[in-house]
Amino acid sequence: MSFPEDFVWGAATASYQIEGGTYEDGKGLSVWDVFCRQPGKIWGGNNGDIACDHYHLYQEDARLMGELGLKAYRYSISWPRVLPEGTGAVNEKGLDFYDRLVDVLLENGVQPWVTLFHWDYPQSLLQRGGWLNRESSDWFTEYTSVVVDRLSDRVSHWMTLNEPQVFITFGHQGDYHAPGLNLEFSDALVAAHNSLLAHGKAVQVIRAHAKTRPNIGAVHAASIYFPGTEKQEDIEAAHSRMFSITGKNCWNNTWFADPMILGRYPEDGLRLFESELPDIPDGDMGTICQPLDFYGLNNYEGRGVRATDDGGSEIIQSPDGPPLTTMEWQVTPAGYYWGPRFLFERYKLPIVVTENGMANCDWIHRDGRVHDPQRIDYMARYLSELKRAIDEGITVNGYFVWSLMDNFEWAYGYRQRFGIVHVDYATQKRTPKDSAYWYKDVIASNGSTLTNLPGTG
Ligand code: GCO
Repeated sequence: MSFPEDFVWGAATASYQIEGGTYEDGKGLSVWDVFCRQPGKIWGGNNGDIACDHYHLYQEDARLMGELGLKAYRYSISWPRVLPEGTGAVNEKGLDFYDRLVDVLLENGVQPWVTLFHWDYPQSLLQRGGWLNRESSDWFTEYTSVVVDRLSDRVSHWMTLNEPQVFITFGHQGDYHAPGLNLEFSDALVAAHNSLLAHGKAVQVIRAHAKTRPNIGAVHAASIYFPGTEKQEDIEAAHSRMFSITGKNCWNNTWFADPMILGRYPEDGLRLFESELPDIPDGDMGTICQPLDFYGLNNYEGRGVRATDDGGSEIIQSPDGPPLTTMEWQVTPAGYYWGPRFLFERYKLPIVVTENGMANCDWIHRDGRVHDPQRIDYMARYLSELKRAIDEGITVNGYFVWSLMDNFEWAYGYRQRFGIVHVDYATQKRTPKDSAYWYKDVIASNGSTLTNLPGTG
């Protein structure tokens, strides 16, 4: 089972989750630096102050990526490391770090894929209203232009926002993630709209400033529903679940992607949110909807759906004791055929899987290695379904495993291990897990070793 010739095999991380170096070289505070100080918010009272110390170990990490044969590395830039106050003065040392990182990635044969915003919002800008302030889209544009001016001679792959569904719902409407504002839904919708504007303006800035032809996407936390059988009514039931809005929150597939890609908010959302909607000035939708090169799909699990006799649909209850990761997320490979297919049919953009993988119960075994057959099996199953979608004509350009290495898993702190590389946080020693060596072979064979069972080479 070979993948398309130029298929991009990668791994992903995010700045706050791996960098550390929080108080070094002039970095400003991010909302996550502050949020982690609130008692009870993060498992074990953990924080990202040191994390994987990637700020200092980036050369070793890039070498490791090269050794694993990764074609690309998706990572994010810490906005307050580059602009400590969010706007205004540039922190040259911060920008230099990302400049050196690009060079060392390229030296190791790894293509940099840069996410501009993966949640570590500048604390100074939060004090000016954050995403609730309409000016926030211009702040983001200013930051984007600083980064693009410096890196775009070597970087051509850009992602604007990572998972607006998550940072708006968990961090703005709720208080599970930073900044933890617990806003009224009407205010969460304002923040969501301003983040959409930021996306649109950033795409314009990337295209205007880029020194090499840019390839641009936004990354979505996709909720995947797949049909329980291949009967037409089940397929329609799953499709309709994928693209409908049923709750007063932004956790769905259309509230962000439709404006970005189709130029309008989805009708069902507009109806359901009618009494909470902000006024939307003329012209905003045109700004938000900019030509994009790919749809960034982050997904770990899906839900099976079937049609009901009354013309509706229901989620298929899983049997007792389903296969679960340590996040207690279900292992549902079928979603990796249906999700990309439904999303490609609706948005007509090439799909890039920007995150997929699993948290596992990993430690260093007595032989000094980390044996993680569950992760190998999980990835093999998901990739096989993805291949089925590709074989049926769905354009999928790449797959990035989450994550390159174990890291700070937000509210879970260091309790969850998502890496294909194990990190011992006491020594910062990296140990590639079995899955890393397995993935190396998958990459080297462009997917043709996927049919081998774990442990059989
Ligand atoms: C997200 C983020 C990642 C997570 C990963 C595992 O989806 O929440 O993009 O930062 O670490 O998804 O939860």
